[in-house]
Amino acid sequence: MTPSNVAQPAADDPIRVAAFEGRIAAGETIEPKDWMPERYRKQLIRMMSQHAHSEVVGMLPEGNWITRAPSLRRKMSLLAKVQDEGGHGLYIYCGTETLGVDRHDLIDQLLSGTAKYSSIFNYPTLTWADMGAIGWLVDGAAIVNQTVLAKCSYGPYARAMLRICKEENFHKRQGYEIMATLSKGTPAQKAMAQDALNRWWWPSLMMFGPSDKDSPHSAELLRWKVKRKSNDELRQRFVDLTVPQAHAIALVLPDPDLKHNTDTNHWEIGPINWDEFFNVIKGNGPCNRERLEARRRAHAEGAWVRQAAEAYAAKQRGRAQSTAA
Ligand code: FAQ
Repeated sequence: MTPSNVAQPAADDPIRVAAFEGRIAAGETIEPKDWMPERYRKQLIRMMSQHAHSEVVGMLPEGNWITRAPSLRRKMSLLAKVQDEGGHGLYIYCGTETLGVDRHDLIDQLLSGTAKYSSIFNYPTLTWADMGAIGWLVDGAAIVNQTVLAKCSYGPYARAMLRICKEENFHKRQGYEIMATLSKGTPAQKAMAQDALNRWWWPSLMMFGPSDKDSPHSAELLRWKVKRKSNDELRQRFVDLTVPQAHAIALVLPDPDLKHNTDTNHWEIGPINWDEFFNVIKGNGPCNRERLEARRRAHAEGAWVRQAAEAYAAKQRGRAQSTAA
């Protein structure tokens, strides 16, 4: 069902497109009822729905460890974090619906395997230290990306990012604290933290997407100020922020080529294995099949909840109508 308040796509005549681009250039925010080129709308639906799917699938790797958290305090934090990620997904699905799509269709695309979600969630969580690495690195990368998206040209997405980033900051801190604690612990605990960093570092760098020269959507999205920084710029910012954090907790980044360039004041990384990245986003990562199966199972098992919610909403509507009559 298409929400009735949404501006319906109109033919993209050049005068309207020029006026729209003038608004973007002037730094104005585009709202759901504003006219927008069909291509802008489609790009936002693509990007926002992939983002929403990522949040929801992103619950799985950590959800796997809730029952095995080493203390009540850790269990409560992890439980809250995983629940937050689900909330972020619902929040972004709502934002996507302002563009005239129905979330059920988007979820069908995810479950049928035709929609993408972030590559990072196709890696396994093998030890408790992976909870630390995900919070620190994956949420850390998400914050770098989303802080900039909070200034994007589409109002509902930008506002969603503001709220979500506040929670992601808490997630990152709890992850870094786990890593710092393990790093100061027994040799076995420190080795576990180092092993988690070794496995999550490169996939975290891949979260920012292909390098700028191989990113088909970037030029258009940058022009429309949906993206405010390129994939490589954001990846570099993440590296510059994260390397000193690793040093502070005495962990070693798994990159023999990593070096600080004193002229540019940037940390330079070695080559990223892009074959691995493209293989994962094509569906052939270590856990792609497992993740989709888990989502499909959860969706099927949740059918009774959706039916109950719909029945309740219908009853409430009926009550409201009879009161109004
Ligand atoms: N994984 O031309 P570009 C989180 C695809 S949320 C999979 O560069 P674009 C919170 C891309 O879709 C993490 N696919 O594309 C959390 C496109 O494919 P298409 C999610 C990827 O859109 C933490 C193709 O490659 N965040 O972590 C990836 O300009 C902990 C060409 O790429 C967002 O979604 C990838 N990593 O830039 C939750 C943020 N990268 O559609 C739980 C919003 C690229 O043509 C636990 N999204 N692709 O078939 C974005 O910022 C952008 O969409 C990018 C990609 C940067 C991801």
